Amino acid sequence: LRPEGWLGHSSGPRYVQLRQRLEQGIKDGILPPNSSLPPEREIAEITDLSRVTVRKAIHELVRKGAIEQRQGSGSFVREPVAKVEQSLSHLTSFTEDMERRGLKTTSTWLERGIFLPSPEEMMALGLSANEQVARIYRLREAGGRPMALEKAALPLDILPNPTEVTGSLYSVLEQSGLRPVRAIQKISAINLEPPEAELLDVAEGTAGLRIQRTSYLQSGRVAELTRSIYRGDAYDFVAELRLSN
Ligand code: 16G
Repeated sequence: LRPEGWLGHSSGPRYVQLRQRLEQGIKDGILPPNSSLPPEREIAEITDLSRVTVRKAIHELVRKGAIEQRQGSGSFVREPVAKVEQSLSHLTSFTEDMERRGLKTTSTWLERGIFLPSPEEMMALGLSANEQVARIYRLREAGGRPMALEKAALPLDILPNPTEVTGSLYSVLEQSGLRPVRAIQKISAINLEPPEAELLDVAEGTAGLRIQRTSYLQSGRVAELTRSIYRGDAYDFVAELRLSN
């Protein structure tokens, strides 16, 4: 942040230039994880920018998940999250994906039991209004970090005892010979708002991904409707594309 000539490396509004400069500092390790940023007033003095501009740059970094503001003690550089690449061409489970990367998974349960289906669940699973549904809703952590919120709904004959799921849902299904073999997945971009942002430990407004997976058994029957919210800074979804002929 040296005053002389710190601008001019990039173009665009001044708050964007300052943001990029701070991002570079984080990347280069000049601002290591958990280090504190100088107070806004000081940054404004050093850079000769207005406090409004400095605040805007910092706010952007908070939204991007690079910086965390702690009440009363200022702004700190966050530990970077190792991005996970998930293939879009293989039907894998969260536990398998994370284990392959050497990460241990845990769940914080938000809901797990037998319920009356929501209209969306009724439609997707082909249930009638008086048929019940097995629902499991949890915060999924890997390597001790929150990664995704997942709400899965399954017909009761596929998962008669939802409390049996303590770890991997797919391994429970596999044990009863009912592991899905095909799925349709829809991914959309969202801004995380409370309470999801809080549960995922990111600032309000941070980018996230909403993913809906409908999976099918060999017989063609729908086995699962799962609606997930993934942290945008933790995931890259990768698909292999081939020229169709
Ligand atoms: C993945 C699936 C989810 C499935 C879960 C099973 C996405 C977006 N979602 O998280 O639909 O229910 O895996 O994981 O990939 P588990 O066997 O570890 O419980």
